[in-house]
Amino acid sequence: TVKTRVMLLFGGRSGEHMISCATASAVMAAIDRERFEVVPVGITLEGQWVPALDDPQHYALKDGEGAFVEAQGTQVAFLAGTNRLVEFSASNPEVFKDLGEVDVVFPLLHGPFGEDGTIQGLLDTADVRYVGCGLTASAAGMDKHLTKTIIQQAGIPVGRWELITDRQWLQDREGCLERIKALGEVVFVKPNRAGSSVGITRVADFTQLEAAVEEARRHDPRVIVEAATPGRELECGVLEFLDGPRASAVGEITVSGADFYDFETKYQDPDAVSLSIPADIPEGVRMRLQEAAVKVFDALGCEGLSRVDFFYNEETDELSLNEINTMPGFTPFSMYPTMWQQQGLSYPELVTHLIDMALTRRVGLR
Ligand code: G1L
Repeated sequence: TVKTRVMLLFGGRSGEHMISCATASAVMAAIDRERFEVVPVGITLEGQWVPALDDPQHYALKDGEGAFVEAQGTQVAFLAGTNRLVEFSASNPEVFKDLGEVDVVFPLLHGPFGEDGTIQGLLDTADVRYVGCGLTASAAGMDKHLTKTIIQQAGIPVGRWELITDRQWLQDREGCLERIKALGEVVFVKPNRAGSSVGITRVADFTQLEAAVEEARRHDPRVIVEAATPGRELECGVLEFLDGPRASAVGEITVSGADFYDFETKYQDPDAVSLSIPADIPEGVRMRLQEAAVKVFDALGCEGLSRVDFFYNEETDELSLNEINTMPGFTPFSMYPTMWQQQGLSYPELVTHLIDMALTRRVGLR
């Protein structure tokens, strides 16, 4: 029998290059080799696509140290407009190898040029199927202002926020500061589009506001300022099945020590963060949250999977959207796979299911 060829695309031009490699290692180790042939393609920090090793050990985290995709003598590319991969050398035109067609791509990439829809659009133009959300949902999910606008319109509560565009900041600084101050005593200043909590400042003292906006602007010319939302952080995985999306068990994140769940805490100090799955919440809250998570998934037009994060205010009994993650942490120990594990879906089964769902899709314009 002919195996389904799965191109694992990982690494990339992002601060999460090493996390992507470690995730690729876990997927490589878990993928069902009876059904799937893995075609590993790495993206270097410079953005070059290169043939990669089919060896989980090579990309695994080794005593806290991560692996990188290294440049090779040759590069890999899709033949324009097709699902056929070729290997070539930029310096030696003699080298040109047909790597065959791929049936589906498993994109393990974060941040700009990964989860923001750009790779998805590239794969759409090449008529290649891929796991996970398409161009539009990926781009919208990455953009905090767009996500909030769409989700609020879908009738799901979202905390108050202000968008500060580049032009507004440069031409009407006072107006921007007034709008921000009206949000309340404590605000979070963030780059409007960002992966992993970089460039975020919690501001409780307005003399620090301008510096916080400038810091966020280093990562994105559009800055978003959110009113602090008191409450517990609850997360829910949504996974698409043939008959529609379903919600996983609900998980809770508790952070000790840090002001909030920032980049350092997330990756440098895993002990400061604890996950409880299932979260210790009343059944009624769990059901409302699961329903809202599926609604968010549909409102953004997600496909395959997403992790939807909420705040739960116990005093007012209100759930509000925090953010959506179209490419959630995906090692066997991450929140998303663990939440599905809790429902009886193992990590290898999850990987198989995501690929199978991707194979049911149409190619091209989505
Ligand atoms: F392909 C999926 F399933 F959509 C998918 C893709 C990427 C799920 C999860 C991820 N996550 C990541 O790639 C990452 C968070 C490890 C990026 Cl560094």
